[in-house]
Amino acid sequence: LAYQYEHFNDASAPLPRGDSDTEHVPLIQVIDDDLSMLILLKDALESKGWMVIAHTDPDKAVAQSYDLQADCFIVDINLEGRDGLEFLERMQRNAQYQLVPKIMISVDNSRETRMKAYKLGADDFIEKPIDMEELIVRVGRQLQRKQYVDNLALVDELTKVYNRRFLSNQLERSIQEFRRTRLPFSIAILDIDWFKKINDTFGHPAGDRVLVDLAHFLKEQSRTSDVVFRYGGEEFVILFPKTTESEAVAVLSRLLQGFSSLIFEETDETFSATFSAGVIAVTSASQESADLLRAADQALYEAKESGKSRIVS
Ligand code: GH3
Ligand code: MG
Ligand code: MG
Ligand code: MG
Repeated sequence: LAYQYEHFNDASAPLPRGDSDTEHVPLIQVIDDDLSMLILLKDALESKGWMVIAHTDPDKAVAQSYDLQADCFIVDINLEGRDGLEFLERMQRNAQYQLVPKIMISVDNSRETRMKAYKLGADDFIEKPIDMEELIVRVGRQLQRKQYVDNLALVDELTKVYNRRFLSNQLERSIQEFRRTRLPFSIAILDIDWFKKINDTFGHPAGDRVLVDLAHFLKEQSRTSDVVFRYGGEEFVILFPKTTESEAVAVLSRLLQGFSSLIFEETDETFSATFSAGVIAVTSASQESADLLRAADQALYEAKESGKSRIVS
């Protein structure tokens, strides 16, 4: 039965995780040698809408952890013939897992055991028999913390849109998805026109406000499925899932029109700003993310060369 249970949780099976990262479904790996406890925990956690992968074997849990990228571990300390603390120690040594919450559960609630667990990197310790309601609340708090930390690493501090690091991530995913489904997607690079002049005339803080306003404008006015990233100083990227090049051009033309009609006020002067953009749709499965970015950048260059404030595809 234990064997089947591990198998039922086969990590190679596709995971129904949220396909847009804005609605990421938390994933929890639970390790306990007691199968009935494992089932109890799985049911309770899944009832909260979280995904659970249950393991009786800590070695398998470690092996699968690289693919799963769980948001939380719940680990029994008293594993049959093994020590859950040893698992904890192993995970904690790996930098990749240091910010992933680890909750230890144990029948042995002695001070010594708790101290050992915390010193080895446990984030919480819950005594068996488990009060499921309390466990759910404590797990929920850990997941919130994890999501907050994850967001910090993916979001641009000034404009609050996604950063370049997350772009590489998402672009890679979009390419993989294209290779699987052949559904087209498009990518645009936007660059504010005469931005240096805005800084020089109205000051750096005014330039910052233009960046923040453009980022908000793009997020508000694009479709919810479109994802906005800050690519560099005054450059943004928009990823348009399931969108052809001409559809993306139409969206961008509307965005350019809207943005250029915004009026910025600095002390007693007003000004407006425009951007130029290059757009490219994925056309072949052999294209890599660097190819796509290069092509979009080339189109952007043409937009600048031919007079700015326009979209080139
Ligand atoms: P073009 O129309 O050809 O795009 O010219 P440009 O002046 O917009 O572009 P250029 O690349 O010459 O200058 C970009 C400027 O953006 C230079 C840099 O100081 C400024 N910049 C980069 N990051 C920031 C930022 O975070 N805040 C502000 N205020 N300015 C920034
Ligand atoms: Mg046990
Ligand atoms: Mg630039
Ligand atoms: Mg510029």
